[in-house]
Amino acid sequence: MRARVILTLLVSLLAFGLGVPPAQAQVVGGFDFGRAEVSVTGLQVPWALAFLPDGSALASERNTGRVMQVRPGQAPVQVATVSGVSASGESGLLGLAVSPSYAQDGWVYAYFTSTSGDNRLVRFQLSAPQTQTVLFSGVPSATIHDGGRIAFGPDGMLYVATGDANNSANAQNLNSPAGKILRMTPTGGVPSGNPFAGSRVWSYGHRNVQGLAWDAQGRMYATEFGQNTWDEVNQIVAGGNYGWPTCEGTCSNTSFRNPIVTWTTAEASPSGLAYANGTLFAAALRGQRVWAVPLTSSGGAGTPVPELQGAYGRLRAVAVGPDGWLWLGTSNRDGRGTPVAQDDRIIRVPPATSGTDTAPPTAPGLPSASGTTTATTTLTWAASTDNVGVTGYDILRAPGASGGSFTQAGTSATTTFTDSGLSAGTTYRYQVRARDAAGNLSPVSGTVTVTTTTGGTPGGCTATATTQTQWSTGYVIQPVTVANTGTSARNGWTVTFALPAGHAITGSWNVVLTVSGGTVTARNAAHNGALGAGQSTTFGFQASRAGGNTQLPSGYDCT
Ligand SMILES: [Ca+2]
Ligand SMILES: [Ca+2]
Repeated sequence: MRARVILTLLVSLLAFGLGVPPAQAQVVGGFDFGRAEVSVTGLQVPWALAFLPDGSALASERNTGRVMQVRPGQAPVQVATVSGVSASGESGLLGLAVSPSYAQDGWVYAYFTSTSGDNRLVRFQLSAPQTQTVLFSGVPSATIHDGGRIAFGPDGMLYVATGDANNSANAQNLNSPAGKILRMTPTGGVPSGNPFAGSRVWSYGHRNVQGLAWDAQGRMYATEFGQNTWDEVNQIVAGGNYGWPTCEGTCSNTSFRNPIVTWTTAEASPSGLAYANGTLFAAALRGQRVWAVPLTSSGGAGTPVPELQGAYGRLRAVAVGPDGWLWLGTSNRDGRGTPVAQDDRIIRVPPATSGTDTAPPTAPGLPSASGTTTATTTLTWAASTDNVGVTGYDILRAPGASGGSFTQAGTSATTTFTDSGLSAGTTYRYQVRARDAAGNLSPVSGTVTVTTTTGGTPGGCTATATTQTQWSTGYVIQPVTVANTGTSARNGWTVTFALPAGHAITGSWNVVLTVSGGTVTARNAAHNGALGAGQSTTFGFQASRAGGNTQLPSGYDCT
């Protein structure tokens, strides 16, 4: 009996992974955390990772000021020492970025706490690292809250995350570069398009930002350390005030933008941030894990998932490599960790492969618009197909008949969507794409152009169809209500709609129908063409279809 108890206990301990890191061993955000590898060892507090065109990475070492070139499976190679670095507490050599046009210009960008007492941004070339060009200086520094992440945005501008330098009043002071996210040109100048004239400030009210990332749609996100209570992930918008020091975490003050995620400082203390596969990855120092944060189509956050919890200690840097792997840097030698002999390490997590659905749905059919009024239109499209299953559609809208970019107008779980809040007498373009459960996106559909009716013009009319009854081989559409939404009488109307393939009209009343291909043109009968302003009339029809076919006509449009 006792032997059985001991055996059971032993099996339980083995099942809980006694003595091995409690990796969650699962695929999250397109990466297989169960197959994480230690790729580089022997670094000292690597703060940032930036990739060169040859696939290697540069790692900044906070306390030594060294720039190390790292490759998986190889010893780090020192390629530069940034001169003038003063490291104490959280300060030192921090952010690192490689020029987007590195192959042509060779620029490496670094952000560090200097022996002059400020935080500053410089650039240099690895062929002559001692020759620094100072691009921006005078950012207040302290032994804590130095921010330090730098990154090129999708707009080619250089973004710099700063901390409040242990003076919380800096965060709300638009004349101080501390407690901000700054946006500048690659030479440190003030670019056009910044929210405050003549200023590099892009957003403010920050306590200590050490992570920057952009999603596939170009939306910007940042991690931020809370004081005692709430760490944050914020979606960053130009001119946004993120609340510090009045507000930490989520507040009801409408002057401040709330985070999309909050964590306790114990479970996070998030530094680096990366994006891939619809997911943000935040490297947590005190939390000793990487948080995977799925993004919703509107740029909000789903439920964060912790990975590698406790497996490698404190995590600082995170980046998606050109090899498609997720790279992470430990920070166990920063004075707050418990280093092992190999520390600090670069961990790499491979992209998920087998068993993961990577096949996107097919493109939806060309949408058709119906029931367009001064403010709304209803889109209907043919369904996408997918190897696993379509979970929904994104409706994308662009202003005007041409030009302008598509942004998401909404989502739909079905093959129809009504867009409202439109402007009268205005042209819009729409496209639709499908999603599956793995987050794969289909190609977009063709573009349909819709012009809303002008309030007060004579011509508007709408057609609204009701299915009276249907059975496996046919249906009755009754009534189709034709309404004169204009301001003057009309003497006739024409309704067009799409008849699914294989369907045949078998009867109609109060209307004259002609069928051409898949398009039915319904014109008023002799007795119901005249409609005064605001009046309506009805017609109906019956059709057959193949047994088991559940489709119905769609896209009713009245002219
Ligand atoms: Ca905040
Ligand atoms: Ca799929």
